[in-house]
Amino acid sequence: MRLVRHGGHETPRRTRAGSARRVAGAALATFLGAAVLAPAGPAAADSPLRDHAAQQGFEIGAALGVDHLQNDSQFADLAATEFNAATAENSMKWESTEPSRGQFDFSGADAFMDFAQQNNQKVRGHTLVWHSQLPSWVENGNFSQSELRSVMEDHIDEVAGRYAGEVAYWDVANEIFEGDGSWRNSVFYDTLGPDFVADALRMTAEADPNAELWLNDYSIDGINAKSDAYYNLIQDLQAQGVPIDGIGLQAHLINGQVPGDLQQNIQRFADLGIKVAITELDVRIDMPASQSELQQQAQDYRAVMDACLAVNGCVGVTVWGIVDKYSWVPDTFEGEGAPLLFNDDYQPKPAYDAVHEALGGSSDDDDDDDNGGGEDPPPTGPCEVSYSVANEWNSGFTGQVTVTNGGSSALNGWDLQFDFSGGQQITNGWNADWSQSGSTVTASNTEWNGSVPAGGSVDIGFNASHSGSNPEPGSFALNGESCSVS
Ligand code: 9MR
Repeated sequence: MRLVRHGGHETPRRTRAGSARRVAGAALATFLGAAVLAPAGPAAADSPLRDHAAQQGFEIGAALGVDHLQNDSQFADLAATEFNAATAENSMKWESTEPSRGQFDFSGADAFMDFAQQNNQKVRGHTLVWHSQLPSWVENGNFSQSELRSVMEDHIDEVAGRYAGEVAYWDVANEIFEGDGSWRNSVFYDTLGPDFVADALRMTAEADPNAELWLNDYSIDGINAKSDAYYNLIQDLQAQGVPIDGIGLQAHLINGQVPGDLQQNIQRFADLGIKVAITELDVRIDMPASQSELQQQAQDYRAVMDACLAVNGCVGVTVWGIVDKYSWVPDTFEGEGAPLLFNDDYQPKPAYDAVHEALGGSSDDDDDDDNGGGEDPPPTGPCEVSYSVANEWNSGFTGQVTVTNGGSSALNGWDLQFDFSGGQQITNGWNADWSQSGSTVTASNTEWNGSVPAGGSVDIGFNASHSGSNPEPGSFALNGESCSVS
């Protein structure tokens, strides 16, 4: 851990230029295995989200945990391949960057910045002034007004100054209002009053004149008392000549509950002349997630994408993580989870396809080029499944499943999902990687049977336990598309 001692205002600010060069070698080793992308060209078949987003000047981002970037190459690969924007999930927060007064630790933040830059990703700095993940020396420091002001200024100066010119947007102040639109009590509000926001914005403008200055909060996705408070505050700030460039709607959503007035809300902020983004999107589901809940989630993601894409000033959508298993949701909301675009096995979920389609990709990313520019053959069903019980005994059975690719192009990697409604539990399987979460079973291709030509089939099988009844699954989905059952 490298600590940078802050010497006070008389010391010239350290920018990253020098230190970035020093860490370059280490960073390359750290991220070994993660793709480093060339700038996006025209979107091709199977194009990742970022290629489609780039074509329309849109940002599709993800929150990136530095531990995962460093220790999980599949995570890092997805982060690099799919997203053209990035937010540090935790490593730029106050407790990470200035754990004790004047002792700055940029190890995590630098590693994040190096990854984003190597992969040509636009960076949202998150976050400078927030009541949470705030070290106790600030929260319980009993500072006078003027002391706290300089504590805040030193922090902003050092952190925003270090990355000056490298961060596109700073979430300058985060989560400053309560649900009813009143100011949230925090050491900043309680000591400095509401002006701490204007002060923080001005201080950030000074530390990094190129960064855009944003506010950010949850539960302000629709029009309500809390988003009204932001609407009024932004007008006040503008009237006072305080720099304010954007508002982030976090969008930590519950499945099936996208506010109906999301687009209208985005539009009213854009009409104030500022930018808007969806900054922390996730859609949580009561676990275990069924197929129909995953389809609902896909619709929700689509609705959020469409609302942002429909408004000129809405610059992008960032998802708060990449794979379900690392999401903050299960730790915070007991019994809820699966909120992101990729499942625990790094496979794209229906929600991924929905985002992909919203950005202009087709559902199977089939284009006209793969048949020589001629007309595509008439569409057939995306898949057909036949399911049978080959053998059954008191407490178990052997299941056989044949999956046929009924689409008009080859599959390159597949993922079959179905639900057991009778408490059956997979014990082992063959010809696929089998897993089960609650009642939902997922069979993913092995290394050798991921390619299935149009019209081709794969036979897979499993043993499972049951306790008396053994109802057959009613529906199957292949790569998120529902299959016909024969
Ligand atoms: O995802 C973050 C999680 O790892 C942290 O433990 C948590 C601490 O509060 O913060 C999470 O990110 C939050 C973000 O910084 C601000 N908006 C709400 C996010 C989810 O809690």
